[in-house]
Amino acid sequence: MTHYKSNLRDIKFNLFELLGRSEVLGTGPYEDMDVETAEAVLDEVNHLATTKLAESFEAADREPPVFDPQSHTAPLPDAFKRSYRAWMESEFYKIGLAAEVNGQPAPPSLRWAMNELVLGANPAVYMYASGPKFGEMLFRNGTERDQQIGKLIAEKLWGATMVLTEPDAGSDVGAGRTRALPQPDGTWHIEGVKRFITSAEHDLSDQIVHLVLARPVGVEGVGGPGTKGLSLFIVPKYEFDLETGDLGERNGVVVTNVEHKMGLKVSNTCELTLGGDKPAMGWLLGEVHDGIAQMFQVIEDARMMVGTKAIATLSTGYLNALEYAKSRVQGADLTQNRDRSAPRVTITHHPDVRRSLLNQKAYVEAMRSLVLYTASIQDKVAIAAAAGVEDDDAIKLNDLLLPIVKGYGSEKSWTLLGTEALQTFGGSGFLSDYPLEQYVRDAKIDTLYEGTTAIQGQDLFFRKIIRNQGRALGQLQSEIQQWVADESGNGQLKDERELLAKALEDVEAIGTVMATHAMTSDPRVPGGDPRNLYKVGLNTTRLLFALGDVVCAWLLLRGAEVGLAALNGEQPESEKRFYEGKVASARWFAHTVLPKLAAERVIAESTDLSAMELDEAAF
Ligand code: ST9
Repeated sequence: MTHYKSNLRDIKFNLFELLGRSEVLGTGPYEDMDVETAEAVLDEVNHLATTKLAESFEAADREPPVFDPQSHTAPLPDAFKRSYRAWMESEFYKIGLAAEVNGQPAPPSLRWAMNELVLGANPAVYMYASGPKFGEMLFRNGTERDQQIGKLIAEKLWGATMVLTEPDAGSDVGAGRTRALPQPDGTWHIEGVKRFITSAEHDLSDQIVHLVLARPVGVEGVGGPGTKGLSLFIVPKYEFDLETGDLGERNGVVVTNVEHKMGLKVSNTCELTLGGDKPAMGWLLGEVHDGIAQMFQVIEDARMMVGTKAIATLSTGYLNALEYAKSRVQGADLTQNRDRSAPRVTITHHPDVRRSLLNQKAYVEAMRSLVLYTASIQDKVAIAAAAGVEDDDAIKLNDLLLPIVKGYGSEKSWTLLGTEALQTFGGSGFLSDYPLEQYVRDAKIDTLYEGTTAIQGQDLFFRKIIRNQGRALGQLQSEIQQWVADESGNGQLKDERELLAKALEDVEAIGTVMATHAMTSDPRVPGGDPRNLYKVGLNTTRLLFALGDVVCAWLLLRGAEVGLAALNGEQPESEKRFYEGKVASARWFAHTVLPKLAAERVIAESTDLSAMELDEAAF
């Protein structure tokens, strides 16, 4: 038995009963991936995840890699290597990867469903295994040379990294100082120090290919300040033969430190020095200076990954807590607590434990639906792209949802893991005998990397709502409104529809007041005051969470509708309980989470500048 408790039934519920993925499987670009095959893939990956992948989860945390500054190496523990090899040898990582890089085309929804299982079992396995996906990115964006590198990465299972952050350029990527100097042979020499680089050193593959953002110098018209002046370079750890991939000399890029972290310890987080003792040779990706946009293709995928990792961890945290609660006997039933001889009961009898468990269950199911709903929008984008069309509505809706998946998903998961899942164990939750303390430590990073929660809130409001002139948001709002107005389900969810309608109104009001502040921050409009932008900034995280709550409630209630319909027919006992659980989660969320949005609205509407005007010394 490993730490990992998956919820394959709920994953399949989302894919096939809620989101109708049977419609896309076995058709169009996914002709070779029919429903039966997809289900078999999920079953197999579930088995692998709960056994071999999860097996090294604790061991790799207790004995993490150690950095050797002499050799610049940080070898991984053997137990972890076994998990990693089991994943690569299974070849399931190829599902959803482009055929050009040796992949098996599949809809993104299937890929993310599968990813949940890997990320829940052992997230670092997924991260070290993402080389082939980087290979696909090079293939899509590159010249013939870069495409060949992309193919080599996928074929030889080389590692790959995304290299943005620097000691003084974290959230503000545009402050990066790493330079790229053009060479007469068309290559570049990269010089600088990068920080917090995931997987930049390990011994799982003999080559690691770094995708490095750097600022070109000495070339007219490129390399200006900010993010737009950055270009993206392919910088290999070892030089190699472009035809065969045979490795040559060591390139001038070395890891000069591996961080000591609170959690996710087996995932090497490295300082990377480029051009120290020797030039770090790189190629300009696609021979175009479009670095930040290219890198955002990686970032978008990675943000989806982080949200999925977060909810996968909350899900296994909840299921571990549930198992513990079902067996832990403590205290008498509340109605008999004055009777000292009353029988002792399992803690699942206690109202506060039930509240906590239902809260965990509702959020887990809500956020799994959020991830897979977003992935189903990515299906639309991908199917259109395969037909040579751009589905702009789907692209923009996916853009709108991504900061919610990442920002809301990570914050709710990390908070609930600590305040509810671990808490269910009482003092035992604090012990390393149970996986909860590691989950809490490992999940904290999800609110931090790939753009902090603050960045996600700003991205949601300024880029995904204002810059998009509210179109994607409007599309989502109208879908939710249509569902609210729909009378199907024989009025069984009438109260919940009303709660959702009210919550939607509250979120709209929060968005409206923020948009008004944004518009009146322009000094050119009568009465405009730039400080009104502070009032927006004081509410971006609030809006992120409030919109997340509404989308989650909507998806849960749609799931409840499916559950109620299923309960109208004959069901085996276990299925009956499953559907009853779906209805209960949705009702719980609607009744206990949504009413809080009215208070959030009041807070947003009464935002003033007092927090900004307070003297720093008074903090
Ligand atoms: C990190 C690693 O944290 C963590 C773990 C990694 C594990 C890796 C393993 C898995 C990887 C997965 C592999 C996938 C492979 C590939 C798959 C391919 C399918 N959306 O607003 P502006 C762009 S790494 C899209 O002016 P500022 C856009 O081009 C560190 N694009 O920005 C835009 O131009 P335009 C993570 C966006 O004010 C341009 O940027 N670090 C988006 O200059 C400029 O935009 C971070 O995440 C977007 N949402 O800079 C940084 N936003 O406007 C966090 C911007 O013309 N900081 N662009 O369209 C930020 O995100 C900042 O907001 C900022 C601000 C840097 C963008």
